[in-house]
Amino acid sequence: MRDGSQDSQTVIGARMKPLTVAVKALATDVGFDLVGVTTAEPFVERSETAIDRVHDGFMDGLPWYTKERVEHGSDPANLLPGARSLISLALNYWGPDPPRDEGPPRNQIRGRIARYARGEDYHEVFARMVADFADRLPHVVGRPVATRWYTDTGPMQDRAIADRAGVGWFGKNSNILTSIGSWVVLAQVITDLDLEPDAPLKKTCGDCALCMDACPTSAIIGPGVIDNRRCISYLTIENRDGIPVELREAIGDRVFGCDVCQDVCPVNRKAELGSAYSAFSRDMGERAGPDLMSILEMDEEMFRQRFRGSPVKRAKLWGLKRNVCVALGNIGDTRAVPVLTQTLKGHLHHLVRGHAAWALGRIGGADVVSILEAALVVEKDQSVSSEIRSALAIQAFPTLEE
Ligand code: B12
Ligand code: SF4
Ligand code: SF4
Repeated sequence: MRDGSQDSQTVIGARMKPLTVAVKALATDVGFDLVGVTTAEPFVERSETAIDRVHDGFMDGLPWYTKERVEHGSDPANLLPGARSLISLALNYWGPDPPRDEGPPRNQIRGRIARYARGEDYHEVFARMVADFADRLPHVVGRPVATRWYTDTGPMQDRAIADRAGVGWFGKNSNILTSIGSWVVLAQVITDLDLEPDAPLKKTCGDCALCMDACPTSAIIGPGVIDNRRCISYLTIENRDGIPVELREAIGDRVFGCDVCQDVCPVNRKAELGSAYSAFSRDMGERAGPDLMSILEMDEEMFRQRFRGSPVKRAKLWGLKRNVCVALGNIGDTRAVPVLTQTLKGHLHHLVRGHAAWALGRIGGADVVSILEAALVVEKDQSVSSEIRSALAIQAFPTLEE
């Protein structure tokens, strides 16, 4: 574990107040990879920027992400009266991709799940660790300590805190880049302790723009600015609607989340196995590259069992099936035609039927034309009929797709 201010860790460690040293040592002991401290002053500028993003529509599709929420979360005193310091904590979740060159078993077609979501839900892993940290603080400090903590789910901007606490710096992909890469999840503990703040790191991306060029859907519309509506992470996890037709091809085989802007980042070249790797790596093959056809055949009970304790549950079964249809359409393997046909004929959710029609249209072939025509006769939902007609049009005029 490294201090967030690792640039001059030894010197700062030597000069740091004993209380701050003890609190950071506790974070090490609990198992966090990085720790930094900042004051409890409000995050005025970050809050204004986030509100601008809401106004500009870049946070559309996340109805809970409101101006009021940002304002409330930007002042730690609103969340913990008497707040004095924020302790920013980072946990490395990097693990290698499972080998793909061996190829999946002959009866499987695999998709791809983002790294953070391949094992136990980090909210759970982190929550256990942060709760342990907060419980032990009074023993280290020698007095009762008021604390309130968040990991992802609260109204605070976790990345803005990590940035000010010197845990890392904002990359152009808007992630926090650290000395151990950007494959870290973040949490913070608000406390009434007077701790010595770390200085923010003086690092930037410089001239690099690899992530902006590599983003499959051009969602990084400016340095540090993500258009949520184009981000594959949003489209496959939070989105409760259809996936816009013009973005489907770019999603490729990703069925939950996206790592492209981190995979290409030079700061991640030396990524090492995370300290919590075992928690994040459970059932590596299947969780990282799930068998797509079997997902289309799942009922709610099978879904609950297969993704118990996993962040993937967030997409809900119908949302995951929608994503799987898109991935199968992009992979284009004709072995998926029977299961996609069953989905088009029988799935209760109109969006899943519509995306199955799109996938069949992408796979194409004479069989597909008769399957789509038969479905069009019985389909009652207009949005699905429209997807079927578009899929049929592509069969007649393949260039329409471009
Ligand atoms: C909403 C949300 C999303 C949304 C929106 C993403 C977004 N850009 O905000 C969606 C669903 C798309 C998403 C995706 C992902 N997320 Co998310 N998400 C959040 C959440 C809940 C809120 C983020 C937020 O407040 N956004 C508002 C915008 C305005 O903030 P921002 O993009 O950070 O903008 C700042 C910068 O632009 C900076 N800035 C201003 N000017 C400039 C200028 C320059 C040059 C630069 C570089 C920066 C900069 O200031 C802005 C304001 O602070 C946080 C948890 C939390 N409570 O904080 C997790 C969080 C940000 N997500 C996280 C993760 C891991 C992801 C994914 C990697 C998951 C995945 N693999 O699919 C992707 C990454 C996508 C990406 N490139 O950002 C982690 C990030 C960890 C890290 N190392 O940074 C967080 C912190 C969760 C956690 N606690 O660990 N996420
Ligand atoms: S997560 Fe994927 S889609 Fe979103 S900004 Fe990064 S590369 Fe683009
Ligand atoms: S790829 Fe380059 S520009 Fe993007 S976050 Fe990493 S260093 Fe910054």
